[in-house]
Amino acid sequence: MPIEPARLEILSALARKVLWLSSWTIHHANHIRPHSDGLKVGGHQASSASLATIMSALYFSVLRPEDRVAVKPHASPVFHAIQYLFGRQSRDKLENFRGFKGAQSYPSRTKDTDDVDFSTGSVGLGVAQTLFSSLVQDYVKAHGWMKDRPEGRMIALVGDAEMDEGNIFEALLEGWKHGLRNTWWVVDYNRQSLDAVVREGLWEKFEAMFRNFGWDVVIVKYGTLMQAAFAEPGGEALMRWIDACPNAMYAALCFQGGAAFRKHLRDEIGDQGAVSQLIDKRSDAELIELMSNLGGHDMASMVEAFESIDHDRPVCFIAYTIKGIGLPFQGHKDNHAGLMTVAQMEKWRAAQNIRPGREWEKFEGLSQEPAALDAFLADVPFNRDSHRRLNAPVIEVPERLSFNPTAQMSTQQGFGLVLNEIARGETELASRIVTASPDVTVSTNLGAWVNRRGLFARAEKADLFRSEKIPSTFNWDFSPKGQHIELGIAEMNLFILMSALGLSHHINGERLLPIATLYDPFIERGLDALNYACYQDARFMVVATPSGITLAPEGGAHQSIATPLIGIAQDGLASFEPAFVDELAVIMGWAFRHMQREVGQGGSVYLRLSTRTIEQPQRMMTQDLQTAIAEGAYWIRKPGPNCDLVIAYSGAVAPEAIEAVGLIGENRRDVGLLAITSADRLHAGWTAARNLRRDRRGLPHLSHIEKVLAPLPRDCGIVTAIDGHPAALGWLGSVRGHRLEALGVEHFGQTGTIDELYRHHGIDANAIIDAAEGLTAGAPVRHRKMAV
Ligand SMILES: Cc1ncc(C[n+]2csc(CCOP(=O)(O)OP(=O)(O)O)c2C)c(N)n1
Ligand SMILES: [Mg+2]
Repeated sequence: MPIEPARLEILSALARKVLWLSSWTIHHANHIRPHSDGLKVGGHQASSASLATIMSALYFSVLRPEDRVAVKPHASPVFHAIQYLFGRQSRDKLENFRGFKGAQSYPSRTKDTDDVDFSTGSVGLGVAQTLFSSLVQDYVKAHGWMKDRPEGRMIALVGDAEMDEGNIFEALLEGWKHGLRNTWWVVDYNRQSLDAVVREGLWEKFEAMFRNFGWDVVIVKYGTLMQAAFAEPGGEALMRWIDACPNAMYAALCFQGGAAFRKHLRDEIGDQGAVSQLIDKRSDAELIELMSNLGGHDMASMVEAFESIDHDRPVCFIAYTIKGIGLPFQGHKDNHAGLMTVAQMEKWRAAQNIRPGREWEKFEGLSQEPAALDAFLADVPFNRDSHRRLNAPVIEVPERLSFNPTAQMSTQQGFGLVLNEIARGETELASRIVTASPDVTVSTNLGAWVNRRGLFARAEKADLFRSEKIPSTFNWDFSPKGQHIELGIAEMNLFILMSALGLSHHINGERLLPIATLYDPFIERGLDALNYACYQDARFMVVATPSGITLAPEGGAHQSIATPLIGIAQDGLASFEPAFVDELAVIMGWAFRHMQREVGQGGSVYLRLSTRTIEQPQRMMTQDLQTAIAEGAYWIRKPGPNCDLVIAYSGAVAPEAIEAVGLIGENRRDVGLLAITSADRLHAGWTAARNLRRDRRGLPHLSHIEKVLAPLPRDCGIVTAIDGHPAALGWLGSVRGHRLEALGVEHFGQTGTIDELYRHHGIDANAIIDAAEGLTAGAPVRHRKMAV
């Protein structure tokens, strides 16, 4: 339905205002704000302008409060300008765009205060997140939750060069498998990337690809001015010329202006007849207005395109735009970092009827009555609900998670057992857990959980092997009540799904407790997605097995070395590497609670587990021990007052550390054995305590590791061992100034048995003993572990 003229007029005026405010925000940051030197804002002005109309159409007309949007990173100023008009963004923050605590360069859920739905910045990730958020919404609805809220559409504003990111293609395939709905991607087809002009005919590839994955494709190429001109005599020739014009040429002419277009059009399609007349009856200004009236800059075309969608199938809109539209560098291939000069801005300001000193006034320069604009904005559907950031109650987690112990187990096995126990109960915790794995469900030990809880799909699908009565260990039934989401191998998808599931309490008002399982080395494959999931404060648990060289027979290529360091360094992710299953059960309980803590206190959790079967300790799990395990370390063998050696280990090398302490203990009595369950938590606690002490706020505070190491004499040596990079534990020596030798793995790729590899990399009992002897002056150790 054509849009009402009065509404169109107001929407177009608001779009002009958004372009102005976003450009002024950037200009202010570069030229006006004191000390703005060094903060030169590239990449925003041209890139933002591209989307001013499309985003205005969405936010001021099309969106409903339940819709969620991932905004192209460089359109952040447009987003902030729109929120400013809604009264949800302060002038102060806009004036401080890209400054400390100001509006963020790229829309940020956690750092911005104007209701960003998805953090973007690393191109491609936000796009895919809308797809997974839609699947999560389906999941939540299918489980009978979110009853009082309508389904939202998940919308991404996508740069055309952003489409190069492989994770988008990976997500498309996954969306197709899961019957994706309610997802719109709007490609800002300005045919420019950061460096250059994109390839000719890219849209055809997009169109074919999206259709191939079951999406509808809507191409919005010509604005209403163009369409009217095409209907004039000679109009068809003009349309053919536009269609045939190479991207770079079109961009160059947009930069050069009306006169340049006229020359080209005359030379190429001038006919001394209807076509020439069509061109000549327009002034240069009118001609450039016509030629830059591509669909993406035409409010009527965009609103109509969006409003014409009356189904829930996914839709890709390809909206033709000009990068930098309306600004002096529109279309120029170098415009990504382009900034208006002060003189250019002055000229543009005058053209916009904006008086000096009134640049931030909401309706300055618009011909409509401010009261009418205010009333319009107050009535915008999207603006009717200002409580879009939802929350959900905390799910109770039992004091202690139980499992069926056996004498010899691996932590991976233990993980399966703990989940299996949860799965058996009819608890709220059990119902809110949702698992996902990139084609390694069975090999990461989720099988028992899936057998009990089933796979998720909107439509029932029985396991054919079961219905055919073919014996199988696994029950692969799909149903809307299933709690495991089967994913293809792509790890990026896994982490983006975690990001979507882990924000469900904020987005759908329904809390989920997501668990991802994968092989430890492949965390690196999805690392940026994991990073962004943490950045937007999504809450989930990553359980990674097998890990390190301990996966020995699995093959050298799958050995992970760097992941303990990732666990330490990744913001928003608490990482653990337990050795024993009773520790793991404590950590999982802690994790479910940590995943539900308030913003700023909780976070996600990463468990680096192992497939190595080791002997389990028979012990009472006391409250003190539980606390110490969650804080990151406890003494297995407490050092005495004359201790001159401590062996500290993490994870699967526990038997080697224990054996070394036993052998050393034959000659020396006072040797300590320290179990480190979380180098990350220890390090974070240590840093936090130092910061507190430096600020001199409150009482002197000692961190857990400082307290643990406090009784050690100054000349005590520490040997650390981990199946991972030695630096993960090497810092322990700095806590209280102890000499330390850090054993670990620095090279990967060699297969072998665990014994062979531990010896090869120097993390076996003998290597620990050698390191201890080199470090301390005590009696030589007579016994070594015998070669097997
Ligand atoms: C993963 C990633 N790689 C590189 C960049 C740097 N970068 C920012 S924008 C951009 C080009 C964007 O082009 P396009 O998506 O077409 O958006 P436009 O600027 O045309 O609006 C690049 C390479 C980034 N932000 N993220
Ligand atoms: Mg582009």
